[in-house]
Amino acid sequence: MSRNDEVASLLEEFADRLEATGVEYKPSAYRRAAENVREHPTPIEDLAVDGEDAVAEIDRVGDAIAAKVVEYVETGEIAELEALREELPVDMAALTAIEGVGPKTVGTLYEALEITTLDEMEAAAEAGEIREVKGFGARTEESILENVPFARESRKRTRLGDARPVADDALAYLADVDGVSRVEVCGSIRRWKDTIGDVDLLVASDEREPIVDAFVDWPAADATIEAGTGKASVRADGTRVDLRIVDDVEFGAALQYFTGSKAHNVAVRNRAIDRGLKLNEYGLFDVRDVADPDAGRRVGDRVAGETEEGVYDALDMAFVPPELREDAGEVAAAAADDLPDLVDGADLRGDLHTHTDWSDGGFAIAEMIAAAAERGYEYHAVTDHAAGPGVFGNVGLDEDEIVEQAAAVAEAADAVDAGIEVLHGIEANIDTDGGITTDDATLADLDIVVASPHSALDAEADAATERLVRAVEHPEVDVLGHPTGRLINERRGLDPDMEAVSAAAAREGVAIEVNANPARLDADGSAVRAAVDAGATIAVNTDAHTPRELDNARYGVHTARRGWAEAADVLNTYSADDLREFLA
Ligand code: DGT
Ligand code: CA
Ligand code: CA
Ligand code: ZN
Repeated sequence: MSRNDEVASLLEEFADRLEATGVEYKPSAYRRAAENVREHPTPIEDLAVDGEDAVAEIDRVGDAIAAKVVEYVETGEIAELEALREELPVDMAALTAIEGVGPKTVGTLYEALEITTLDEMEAAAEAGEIREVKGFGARTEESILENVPFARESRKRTRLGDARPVADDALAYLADVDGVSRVEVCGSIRRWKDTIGDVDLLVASDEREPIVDAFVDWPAADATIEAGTGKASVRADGTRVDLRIVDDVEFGAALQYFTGSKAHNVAVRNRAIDRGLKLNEYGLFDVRDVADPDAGRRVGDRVAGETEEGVYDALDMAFVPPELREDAGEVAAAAADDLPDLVDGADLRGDLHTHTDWSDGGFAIAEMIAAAAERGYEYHAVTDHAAGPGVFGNVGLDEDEIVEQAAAVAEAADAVDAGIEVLHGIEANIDTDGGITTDDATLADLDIVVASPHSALDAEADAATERLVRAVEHPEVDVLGHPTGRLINERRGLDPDMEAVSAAAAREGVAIEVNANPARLDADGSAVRAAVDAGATIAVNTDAHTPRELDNARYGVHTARRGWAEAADVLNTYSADDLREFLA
């Protein structure tokens, strides 16, 4: 976690705790400040050494908040926050992880029942105490009881988007350590699963102790969990990071083994056994002439193991991209040399779902266009929120504002003049019945319409399927945005039958979005697979609200790869002409 992220998280906790004690307005000021601190390109500690005025230069950071930031950088704590923590000794992060429970509820339930943890919350709900609290009822209590297990589970796994930067930092650090000849991530993070239990790293080296010593000295490591010979574990940014060190000749076999998944490994190992071979984390061995193949780990002649490619090759199969290693048909496909040619980040030519300060984005239209051009994109779609259910306050654009924005987008595109084609669209809302809550005539004039569910995200599976199919059948809809509305570790979202939705999308020529925001990754890998199988088109979109969020595209690409998507399946790999044709 960068210091900016760290300070932003503290300001957010500050906001939660102020809100819990009934303070108004101030919490949203803290949250806006947190967002801008997180996005600010200068390391916060560099600004803090220059004093409060330098910190207050950050947009939306006032003098009072700037003073607290300086206090934190200088002393390691904020006295007022410590006082708030003492006043309300609750595990705020755990309790607000319960769907439907916000800081205010946490504050009220602490006052009434002294609930401070998930266990206490569950016990109180089970005992029927919550429904007795003023302002609460049986329904709220049932909902809390239902959602506690999900909150508890979600706290054990880290979102890919939080873990991947930690892994990247570790990779860069270890690559520079003396004696390291190769380093790779493995485990679920190499398979780009949407949540990560722990980060696994593999190093090839002749040495052991000096590498372990260097690893526990990694600046991002907050604590050492264990340091042995040949392996070690640390905690970084709240996530466990495991390191294994192996000899160079065994690196490929170890990488294959520790990448998993376990189910994939079992299938591959069975293929080895069928061929009189033995596969383990030390190598691939020919045991046809060995009396007792189980006598040791390195019994028989080494056939492969230095590289992962070598291991798959010796098993007469194509190299299996890590994203596919889930025992979902990839072993048979690799054996038949019939694996998909997966989409790659370099294939993307533009983003089809982004926001600006016309709705809830933080940046002007021109800034977002320029940022897209900087990333080498050929086209860029501006799709701010339309007004409608689930889009609160005056965030969403009504029909008049959409027309007004069309002119502003054209003007900004001219002003930026970066040779990038700019599409003007909207993110419209799918109501409970699958209707679109913006006028058809207004939608018809736009280049692109993304339609997303933003309300009633707990509907029954059947109702959700009907709702999304109906939305897809709307003549003006081009892209079905974040189909389930899930927020990883926070909200389960809809549970539609993606086969049925995908069949409708394929028929109607509507693309199904893989929303690359790491809090969403929606559609997920298995839903993408259903879509691709149904012949539907995918769109990998970031839903960026800031220039930096355009870089989240990588998470969407790897999620699409988990769904076996090829470039030809992905709308925003199309040329601008082909894109226009799809949208027309
Ligand atoms: P995670 O950390 O829960 O998100 O999932 P993974 O897949 O990273 O699992 P982890 O960290 O427990 O182990 C890393 C990989 O090591 C796993 O994907 C497969 C391999 N592995 C670990 N234990 C076993 C085992 O008992 N048998 C086999 N075949 N493979 C194992
Ligand atoms: Ca792992
Ligand atoms: Ca592990
Ligand atoms: Zn959006």
